[in-house]
Amino acid sequence: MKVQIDGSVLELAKGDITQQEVDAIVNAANSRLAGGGGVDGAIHRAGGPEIMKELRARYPNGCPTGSAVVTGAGNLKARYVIHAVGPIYRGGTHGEPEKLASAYRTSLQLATEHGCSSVAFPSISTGAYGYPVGEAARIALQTVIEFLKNEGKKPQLVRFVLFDDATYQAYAEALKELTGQG
Ligand code: AR6
Repeated sequence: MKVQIDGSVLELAKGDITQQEVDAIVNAANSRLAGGGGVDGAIHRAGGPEIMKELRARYPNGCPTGSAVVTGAGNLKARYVIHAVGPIYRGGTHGEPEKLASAYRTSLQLATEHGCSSVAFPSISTGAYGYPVGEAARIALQTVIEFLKNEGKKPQLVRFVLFDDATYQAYAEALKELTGQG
């Protein structure tokens, strides 16, 4: 599924983010930037040890929830990995929506600053961090749409790479709701 937002393409795809041929892929990291399971584990496995080495050297204090940092991408096809830290879901009344939106916004800003014309995101916070996928999908897509509408310098392609059918369906429904397209 694909829509045009103010000259850029916003696309939903099913698959494995480590295989994407884009300028930057986004990781769903933790605030210690310590690696882990899920998409984080997959990125470090496929990208090799260089990524963790760079994280330790450049960001020894980790990264706050709602923010993101950049490294090279080791053996991956992408040029950069943007390590974004989404919130752990605790009922939705602890600032989770704002922190999730901020993780996406910061990632898009960093991608733009690094001259990336294509970026791939996973569904941040909806795995181990327990964010209900319907709500997270709306926030993720709304944040990307606002960025693409409001920023002059921006990526030409933003692709969500969703790992399973249920997640893909949730994003497809949210995108339809938000844009009236699809
Ligand atoms: N490509 C795309 N999506 C994937 C992949 C992949 N290769 N593998 C899993 N997903 P999660 P979180 C999906 O748990 O909720 C880690 O331990 C997965 O199905 O990776 O933000 C970190 O170190 C789900 O839809 O991230 C943190 O401690 C989505 O990616 C913590 O988990 C996000 O699930 C972060 O939790």
